[in-house]
Amino acid sequence: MVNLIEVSKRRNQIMKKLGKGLLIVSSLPEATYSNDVEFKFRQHTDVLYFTGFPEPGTTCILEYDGDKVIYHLFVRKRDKLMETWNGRRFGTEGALEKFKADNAYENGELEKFILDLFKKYENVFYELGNNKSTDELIISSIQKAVKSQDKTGKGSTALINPAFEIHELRSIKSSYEIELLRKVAKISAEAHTRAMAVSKPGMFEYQIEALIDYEFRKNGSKGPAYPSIVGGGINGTILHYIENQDELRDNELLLVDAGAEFDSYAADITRTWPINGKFTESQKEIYQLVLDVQLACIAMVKPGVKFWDINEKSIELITKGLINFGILGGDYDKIIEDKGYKRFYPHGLGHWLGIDTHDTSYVDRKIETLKPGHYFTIEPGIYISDEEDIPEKYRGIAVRIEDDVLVTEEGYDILTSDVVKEIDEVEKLIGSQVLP
Ligand SMILES: [Mn+2]
Repeated sequence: MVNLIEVSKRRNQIMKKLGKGLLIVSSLPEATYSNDVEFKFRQHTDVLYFTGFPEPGTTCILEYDGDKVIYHLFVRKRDKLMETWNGRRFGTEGALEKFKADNAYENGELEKFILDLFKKYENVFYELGNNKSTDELIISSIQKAVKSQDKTGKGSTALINPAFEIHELRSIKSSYEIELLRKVAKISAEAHTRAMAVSKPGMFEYQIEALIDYEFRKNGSKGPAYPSIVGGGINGTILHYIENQDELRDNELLLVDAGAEFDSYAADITRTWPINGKFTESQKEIYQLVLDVQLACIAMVKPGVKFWDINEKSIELITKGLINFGILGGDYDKIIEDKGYKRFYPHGLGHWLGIDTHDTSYVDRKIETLKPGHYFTIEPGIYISDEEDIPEKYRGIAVRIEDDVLVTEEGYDILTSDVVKEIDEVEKLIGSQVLP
């Protein structure tokens, strides 16, 4: 259930940042899975963040006159027939009572109210591109407000994208959020531990995926925060491999990237392990390199450091390691300049994490300096294709190790540290349990 104090605090914080005007956030449209069946609905992150209201067809308008924030919520109409088929609706009554909106309306009334509100404020803060019908309504309402300005002398004249300010606010996690993030990190770590423990050659990728789903949901999670990546052998080199159909073969590595969603918050963990419980020598070399890079990068995390400097460090260490193994040839400076490492390390070191798995993307990782409450993944990886010019013993090896790291006043806290990653611990765990 929604934390009313928390969401109310956020509404005040965002309007203080944006200044006088109207902030509008809307649900995304529902999406069809097949014929008349829809995907499970998931509320737009900004609507969740400011209201906690879970239903489709929702628009939240925050009105701020420089003094007080008024919270208007537009929701679906109650409908006995629709509710019998598709589930309960809170309606305007629930929006007022359970979500403590100052004013609640049926969403069919949005057009009329928007025009009235637009006559009162110069600035409308709204991010275009999420919901086409809301986009059209807002643009046409601003046009109307601009035209009526001759007569009234006031009204909305500016449409301003609030995404940066919203993301900046969302990027610093409150103590309430940190507790939820700890919980979802723990659930996710347990699922990885369980998957590692039952692994053996001859299983299929989808069986590991199913076990992880079960472990997530067993502990109260809604399920995965994103489609789980379960890639054996060369499948691990495909960054977003989600087919998860192949058999797990002896002497191959298994790369699992999976995180649960709990109370709207996500975790994002990757572990890579030998399916038979024993790394080969060349697998061990690559794995230890990735692990050393990850540990070195995590150790750099503290307030005042630039995320991108840590990213640069990961590039430096991976490039040196790959030259050392004879996988990358030539001059170090030249490889850095030409980004030759990208063939084996094509992605960045990590991303912000929160309600979205790839959270707050307006906060630029290249320039942002870390502050307490920032939360992100650290996930170096090396992906080696099976092409001719690669030393044979390294072909087809893919390793990524990913943890979720919180910036604290003193340094950092790894919220996903319950799942092992040192070579001896990993080898010991694999095969130590059997599936019932
Ligand atoms: Mn990730």
